[in-house]
Amino acid sequence: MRKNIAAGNWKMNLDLASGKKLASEVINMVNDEVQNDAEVILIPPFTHLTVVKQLIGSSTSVHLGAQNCSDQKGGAFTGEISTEMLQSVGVEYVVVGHSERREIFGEDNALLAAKTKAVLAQGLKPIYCCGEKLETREANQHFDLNKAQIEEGLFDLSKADIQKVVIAYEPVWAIGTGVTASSDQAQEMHQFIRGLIAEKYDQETADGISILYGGSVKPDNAKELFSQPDVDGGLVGGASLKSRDFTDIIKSF
Ligand code: G2H
Repeated sequence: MRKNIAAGNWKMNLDLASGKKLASEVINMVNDEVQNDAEVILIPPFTHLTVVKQLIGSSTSVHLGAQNCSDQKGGAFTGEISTEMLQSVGVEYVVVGHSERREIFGEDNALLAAKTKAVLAQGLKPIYCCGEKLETREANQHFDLNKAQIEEGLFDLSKADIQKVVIAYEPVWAIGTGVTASSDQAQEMHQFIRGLIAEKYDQETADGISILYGGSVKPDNAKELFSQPDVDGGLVGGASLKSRDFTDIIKSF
């Protein structure tokens, strides 16, 4: 069956010393306190990946992720980071198409499809993000929008490849705002997304894919969200910067 996942997206926060402290605290708390089989993914800025990997060591429950990658293999692309580089420092997961990348950096579904393929070609696992803005939901077009993001970003993949993808539904109106989607709203969209995958591939493939919710996940709402049948965990931003809060979220499965 599919995995439960708690992924901590640190975004562009914390210097190296603070990142080391946070990662050590989370790893220790996970070892000491977490009884469930959730997969924990730490997603620090690029500059901290090597050090966080060293701290993770041979832990089987804590994994390393990157926040972005290039769609290109290598060469004259100043400022970019390739999937090969990420793999060489122990990264297993790469976030693709976070709403901040889509909005602030203008990344579109075609580019994100190319990034997803680059991640998979390197033997890594994409965490592919989708989600609508408030005005889209208010115009009742949120299902169409998420459908387009999923279809255009992922549906060129083979069945073997889509099985390696983790999807994160992050309604933009809930990101960093303190407003969380209700567990019903999350469940409704997750079920819809799983249905799209079942239609395109098959039910078994759809049932095997972890779909995470993101957007103001906190210790006091995680249990309710994660108890929904199609919510398989969270992509956590703000609350992942506090070891106590993030660990409590991990314990909510
Ligand atoms: C959504 C989420 C993490 P936050 O961006 O990806 O951030 O939990 O701060 O809303």
